[in-house]
Amino acid sequence: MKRTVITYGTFDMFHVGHLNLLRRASNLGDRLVVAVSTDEFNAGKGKRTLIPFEQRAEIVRNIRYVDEVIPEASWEQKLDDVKRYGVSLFAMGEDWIGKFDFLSPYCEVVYLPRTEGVSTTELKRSLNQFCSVSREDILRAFDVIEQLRNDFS
Ligand code: C2G
Repeated sequence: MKRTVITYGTFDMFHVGHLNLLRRASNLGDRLVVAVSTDEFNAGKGKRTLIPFEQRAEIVRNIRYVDEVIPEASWEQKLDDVKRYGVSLFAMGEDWIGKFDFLSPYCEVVYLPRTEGVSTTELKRSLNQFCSVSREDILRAFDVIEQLRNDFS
């Protein structure tokens, strides 16, 4: 019988940490189901994503390690999902360690190592810095304006 693995995530601004997690999870079985959190579910968690659900799901759906993508619409759906998809193993990054042990009577629960040095939060911060105008640029612009004013006065 095919051994089905399931994992859950937001996968906003997909990065190599997500890819490593999906590869590691897929190596634990024959089939990987990934539940991608909906925008509504994230809003309920007070979490805003940059990339809307449909696009996040489409990217995850096209990762070679992924066999099926389902929506994650609530915290409570995990046990139903385990039963509905005949899951043998539930895998999550170790930042969730212990949080899903309640599933262990129904399937194996494994917490996988995270990829250090990359996170969606960090990517957003870097993007913000990249796009923001530096103080030096603003001062330089004022100098140019002042110079132009002098030239044309
Ligand atoms: N992850 C990782 N390494 C990173 C970043 C994330 O291994 N550098 C893992 C997380 O541990 C998680 C998965 O990638 O298992 C998806 O991460 P997120 O998109 O941040 O998902 P999260 O917000 O943790 O949502 O019901 C559970 C939630 O849906 C989990």
